[in-house]
Amino acid sequence: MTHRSIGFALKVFSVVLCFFCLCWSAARAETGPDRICARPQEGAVVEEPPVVASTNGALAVTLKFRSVTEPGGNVRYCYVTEAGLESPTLRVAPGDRLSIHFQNELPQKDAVASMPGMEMGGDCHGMMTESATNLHFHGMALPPQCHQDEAIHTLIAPGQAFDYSMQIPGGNPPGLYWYHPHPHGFSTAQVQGGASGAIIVEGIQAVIPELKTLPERTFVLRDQLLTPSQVDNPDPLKPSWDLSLNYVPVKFPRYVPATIHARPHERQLWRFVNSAANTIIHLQVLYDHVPQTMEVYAVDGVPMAKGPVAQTSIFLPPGSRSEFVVTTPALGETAQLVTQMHDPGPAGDSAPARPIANIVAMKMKEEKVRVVANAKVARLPESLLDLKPVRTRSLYFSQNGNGTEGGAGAATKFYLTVVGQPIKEFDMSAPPNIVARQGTVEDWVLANMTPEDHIFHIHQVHFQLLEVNGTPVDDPLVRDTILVPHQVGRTPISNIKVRIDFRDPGIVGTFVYHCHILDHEDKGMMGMIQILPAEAGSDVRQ
Ligand SMILES: [Cu+2]
Repeated sequence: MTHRSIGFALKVFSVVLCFFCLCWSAARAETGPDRICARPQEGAVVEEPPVVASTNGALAVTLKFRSVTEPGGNVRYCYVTEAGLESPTLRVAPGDRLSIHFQNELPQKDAVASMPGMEMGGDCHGMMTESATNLHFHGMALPPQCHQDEAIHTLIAPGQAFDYSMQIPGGNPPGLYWYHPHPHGFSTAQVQGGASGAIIVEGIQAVIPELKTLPERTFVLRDQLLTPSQVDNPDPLKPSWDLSLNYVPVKFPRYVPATIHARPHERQLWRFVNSAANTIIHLQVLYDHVPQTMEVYAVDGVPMAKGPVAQTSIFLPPGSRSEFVVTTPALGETAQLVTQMHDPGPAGDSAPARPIANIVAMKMKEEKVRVVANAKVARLPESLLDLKPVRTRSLYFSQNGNGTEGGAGAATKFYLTVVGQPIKEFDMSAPPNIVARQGTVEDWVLANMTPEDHIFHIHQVHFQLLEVNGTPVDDPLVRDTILVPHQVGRTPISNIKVRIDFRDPGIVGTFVYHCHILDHEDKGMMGMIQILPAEAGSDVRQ
């Protein structure tokens, strides 16, 4: 072979090699670990979550549940559609059929022998493992039935597919809801890893016409585990978890804020869900360090019948939502979205003040105002105050067995107990703790006997706050998530009283109520309620 032909052969070889390198790196970019549940960098511009919306009365979507382990050992989770959209916002209208073909693509883990509820058999009686999962549709009035919003026994094993099929009830209030996994014992890890997405039930503009012309934005706030080096940081103001906004991380200790771009001086509807597993948020919008007015139009998916409430801060326990109008800053104005410090009690988790995002006004193309054709004006939930409760029940949150010890360590056990029943962790194979009737309303007194905050949430139904520590309050809101404050000073018990609405004819069956600090729920702070069909002639009106 001549020198020239050797040179030619080398050239051909290197071209072929480069071609294979490019193909390999392209393939790696598509499927490599960096691309699975890919996340923006600190400081990145906050993008709208991708949207999948119903058409002609139906939304059918495939959600593949994926995970990847980061170099530091933390695990990221996400839902991915066939088109590659990550953790999309599901937009549906009352009356629509929502079909989710769910595929659990998590790696197989060994079954956890110590978890109760190991029975197998039937679609909604899966095996509990660290990689088992399911979906809960937080706040929605969906039946607690298999293939709908059943989150107790539905456990989808890795490698398995499962089909959800639900009709959004005509009476489901138009607003912001969210979906997340709810496998008892493992919810925190999956949700903190990023497994959540928003659901918007269309029609708020039909109920509140002044919102029709406003651009709207959806913000999903999540929390995430600290890395080992963050955990080692001795800063006494260290948060228990980091935050992210639409997956843009805001990391301790530098807290580089995410970036929200907005047209200057524009009224916008911000639909904000606290999808953090554990972190209590106290939201503020500051322009030149001055708190701005937020006009709150809906809480927990329920539009306010009597018009908006102007607030300069919004308290958002994990799971709750707020939909509010803000006027964006002027060009060049210093503007930040922040969370203020929340004191969760001496045994609570650290939730210091920190920035979430800089709001940067800039000239940009007009954001499209979403016009929803044929959005029906929904009938909003009425106040429950004039209804007669059929009974009052008393429940209490306690920790460490006797209900009086403080200090929440890794081994702490958490309980949510009906007064008179034995204190024990949630057991999915036990009979319901509470049996109630469809068609009724009940008053529940919820006492917190611990030195840290807990968050009461009940699936499927909404409630109204009546009293705090025995004193009546005037709170018109109908909610699905609420703070039960920690004991303060020498107050022996801190409690609230709520009126719970079991009148929805579609809500018959068995579901759960629990602390929505998911770490507490995973460690036992949950109970089960069964709603029996209505008795003939029952009428709760006074
Ligand atoms: Cu709790």
